[in-house]
Amino acid sequence: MQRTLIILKPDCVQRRLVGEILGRLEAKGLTLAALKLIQVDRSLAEKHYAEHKDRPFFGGLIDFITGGPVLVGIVSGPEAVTVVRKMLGKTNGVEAEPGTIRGDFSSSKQNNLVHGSDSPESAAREVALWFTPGEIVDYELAGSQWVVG
Ligand code: IDP
Ligand code: MG
Repeated sequence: MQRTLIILKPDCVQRRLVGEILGRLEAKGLTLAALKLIQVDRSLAEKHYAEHKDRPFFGGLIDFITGGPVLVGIVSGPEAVTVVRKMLGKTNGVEAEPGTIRGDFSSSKQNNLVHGSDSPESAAREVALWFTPGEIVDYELAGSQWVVG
């Protein structure tokens, strides 16, 4: 089992798509290991997106991600990092394939609804940045052998 970090970004919360997105992740067979609704401060946002700090869109991205509450979580499952990234689709909603979350709900490069860690190393860094160990719940869903067996 692998863990990955998800962020349902402010556009997702404001557009009332939280239930839709969590529903897709659950239906796929991923398990929720942590979830919290928070207003992100600029310091945390800048740490999360540190790899983009020299990009021209960085300031706008920090404004966006701190512009309203986000639902941040951890999901686990087989190959969870790759599975979630495939479910998200390409970064730019205009280019993302129909059937993916961004392809179905986003028409924007920035406002693309959901973040997913891009590698196991990123997932480990991001999980530690957003959650304390005590906020992460380790459990097995009843009947999971029918889903991930
Ligand atoms: P990813 O979320 O698909 O991994 P990244 O390239 O890591 O995409 O970019 C992080 C986030 O920054 C994107 O999800 C999107 O919200 C935003 N972003 C990326 N490229 C642009 C851009 O060219 N203009 C505005 N925002 C961008
Ligand atoms: Mg990225």
